[in-house]
Amino acid sequence: MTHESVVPPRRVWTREETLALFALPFNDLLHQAHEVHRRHWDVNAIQLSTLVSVKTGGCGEDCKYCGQSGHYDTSVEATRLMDPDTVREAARKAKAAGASRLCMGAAWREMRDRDLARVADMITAVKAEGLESCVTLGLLTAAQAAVLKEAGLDYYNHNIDTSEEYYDQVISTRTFKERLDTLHNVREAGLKVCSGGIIGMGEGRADRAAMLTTLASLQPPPESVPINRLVPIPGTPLATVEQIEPLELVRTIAVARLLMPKARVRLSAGRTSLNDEAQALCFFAGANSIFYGDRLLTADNPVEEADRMLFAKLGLRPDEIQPVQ
Ligand code: SAM
Ligand code: DTB
Ligand code: SF4
Repeated sequence: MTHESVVPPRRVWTREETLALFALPFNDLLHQAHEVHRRHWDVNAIQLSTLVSVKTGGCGEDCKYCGQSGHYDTSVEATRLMDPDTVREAARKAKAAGASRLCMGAAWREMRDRDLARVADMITAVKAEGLESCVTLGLLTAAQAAVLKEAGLDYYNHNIDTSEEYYDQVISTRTFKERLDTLHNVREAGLKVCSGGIIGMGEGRADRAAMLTTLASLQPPPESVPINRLVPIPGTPLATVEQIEPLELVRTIAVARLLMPKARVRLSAGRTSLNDEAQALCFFAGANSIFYGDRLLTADNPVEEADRMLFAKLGLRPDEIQPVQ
């Protein structure tokens, strides 16, 4: 006798369907996205992650958007890997300011085994301060993912950045496939996946649709989806690309919400050039997480006080730390 699965089949989106969502009249798209958002989430709660750059600059990769790449002449100064005590202090401050997660980023192509113990100590320090932990360290092997999980890591961030087709226009030193392999290793280790991308790099709407379709087709989809609006960094090849319209960012967030109803959708880099109204539309469309604190990795982010004022105007409140499962 065969047993029928009790798990309902997951909705699979094609690129064409995703593109059709992008093309909806704005009000129809926002209505649908907000309705899905409201069904799955408390729409007045927002998750706050604070970034710390634990190793800045001098990176061997050639990501055309990034001020930390050693290939371009930018004002970013390279640093050595941070001390776990300094990370702990940053975690304490972030928590006191209201963040629930510390996200540690390193300007590496890939994690090297010789740095694993130090990164594990950083994760332990963040957890000891009562915050969720996230790291973004480049490509990761299955064995390294297991070590980070053992250290208490909650999330691993690794973005696919753009569509598979547009990818080669942006990065030549590692492949789209290698990124998917890292996401697989992260998932297999039992870590939560944070993966999204950047819009406004000169890609088309079809690329944005393809990127979101790829993310939604991961099994299971990421728990966290950062949507970054390109921060133009002087000296990088993408510094002079025309900025994407805020309304197209709102659409991208709405489509992400429709494709991945249970994911945190993070309105990520690029908020300093958005006014309150544009950010409010992003939250209405389904964004329910932001980077909080006046610095991203190297670029500026709104100061905490500005965000607190925005939350007060919109009746938003920082979300609680999720209980450990
Ligand atoms: N080096 C690691 C890596 O690339 O996987 C981790 C850090 S890297 C800075 C993390 C992500 O930040 C990138 O994948 C990209 O999506 C985003 N990012 C970097 N520079 C950006 C910029 N100028 N504007 C928007 N997003 C950016
Ligand atoms: C993500 O998607 N965005 C963050 C985080 N993950 C690591 C990084 C944004 C970086 C913006 C440019 C900078 O600060 O250098
Ligand atoms: Fe290096 Fe990451 Fe920047 Fe690419 S995005 S240059 S891998 S720090």
